[in-house]
Amino acid sequence: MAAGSARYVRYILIAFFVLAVFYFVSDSSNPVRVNPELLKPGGTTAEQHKATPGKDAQTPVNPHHDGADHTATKEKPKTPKVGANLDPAEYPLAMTPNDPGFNDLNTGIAEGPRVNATFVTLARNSDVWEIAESIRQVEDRFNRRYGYDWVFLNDQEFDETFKKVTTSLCSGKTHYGLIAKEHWSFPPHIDQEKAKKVREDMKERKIIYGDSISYRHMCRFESGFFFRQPLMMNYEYYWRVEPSVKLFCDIHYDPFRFMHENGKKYSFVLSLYEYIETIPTLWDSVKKFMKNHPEHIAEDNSMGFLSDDGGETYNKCHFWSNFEIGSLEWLRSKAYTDYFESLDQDGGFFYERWGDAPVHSIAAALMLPKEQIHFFNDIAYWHVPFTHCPTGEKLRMDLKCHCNPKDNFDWKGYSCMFPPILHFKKDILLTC
Ligand SMILES: Nc1nc2c(ncn2[C@@H]2O[C@H](COP(=O)(O)OP(=O)(O)OP(=O)(O)O)[C@@H](O)[C@H]2O)c(=O)[nH]1
Ligand SMILES: *[C@@H]1O[C@H](CO)[C@@H](O)[C@H](O)[C@H]1NC(C)=O
Ligand SMILES: [Mg+2]
Repeated sequence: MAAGSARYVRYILIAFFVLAVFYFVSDSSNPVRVNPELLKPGGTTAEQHKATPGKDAQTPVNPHHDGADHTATKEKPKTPKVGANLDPAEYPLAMTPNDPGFNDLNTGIAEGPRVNATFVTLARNSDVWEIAESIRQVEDRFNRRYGYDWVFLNDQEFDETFKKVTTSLCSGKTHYGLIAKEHWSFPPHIDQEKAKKVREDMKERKIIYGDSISYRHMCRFESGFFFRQPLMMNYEYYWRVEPSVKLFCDIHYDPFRFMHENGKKYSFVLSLYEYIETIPTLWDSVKKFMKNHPEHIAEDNSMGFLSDDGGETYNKCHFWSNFEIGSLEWLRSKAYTDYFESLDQDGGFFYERWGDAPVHSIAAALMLPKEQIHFFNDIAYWHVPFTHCPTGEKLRMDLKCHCNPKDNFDWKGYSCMFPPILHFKKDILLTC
């Protein structure tokens, strides 16, 4: 009896020992801890994460282990450096199937120069799985061959899960920025009581996001501040990506290079009418700005896209800004910042619910010559609830698109490309 129970004790001790060894091995091969570098405010990068192994207090037992979490800091493939002395003429963009390089989608990293550009996403920690979906699409259809950086911005600190998941999906470097309070709050000239009454009234009238404060901060931030965040100051071009968007076709050339080499400053894939309830006095503000700053209005502008009566009234047409590839230098110009400042003073981000889409679009249409605005017909895109699916069956086949052309929104009544309206044809299509 005594011998029997000693045997049980031995079994239990052995089992305990095996479990302890197992726990130790699995823990040291996959340490889960927070790198203090990532907790510093004001923006951190995955590069910093990688650059500070060993400073970590919990140095693992395995001497070959650098202490970094490799799901978040895997070696990125080598891409040509921005500013490397590569002649664009030697690496022509593959715009059509007959161009050299068009079929090189599976030959690894694309050759040729890189533009000083980044993807940019504003998101909450809770958006992590929705942005993961978007990143995967952008990487699969384009960026895996180019390795452009990705900047993530948030009004609160990004958490470890968000950083780990997004860094593991991005082929380029990832950077995480915390938005300063002044860029995400009520400016002092806003009358809080008046703003509150507006929200209550809009709630009663069931205007979408009409009672939301955070949505208003978001729209004001995207209108006036994203392009001057410290992390964004490192770039000249941006491509905005929102959570839960889709890309339906392969992208065979670098749209950043297309923008840069053709002098484009703003681009879009979808255009539609804004809900007038959210912007009743926006056009009055714009007219005031035009009167005060005639020097900022481009001679060869696209007023015809915005107005059917030569500028007297706004026809509500705008480019859908959840997709944008554009010039940060333009947004940081005196013209654009004067424009934003003037609109912001008028208070419509809070006394109404001005969206960044009409704000950006009106700026582009009035202050850029029309040949600097580009419609990317070949970038197929979805953000709930609208689709841009390229016209032309051959193009869709060549680009291996998986969108249903019947879903294409361009020629539906609510689109600003709708033929009877002809804004698009008059002012934009001719310049593509
Ligand atoms: N950090 C942060 N990001 C936000 C907040 N609200 C919205 N965003 C982001 O701002 C962008 C636009 O917000 P959305 O909620 O997508 O607004 P929308 O596209 O007009 O409406 P949806 O149809 O809901 O997509 C997205 O990238 C969001 O992740 C917020 O309060 N904080
Ligand atoms: C990229 O652009 C930014 C902003 O203009 C500039 O400060 C930076 O030096 C540029 N980087 C390169 C490599 O040219
Ligand atoms: Mg959205």
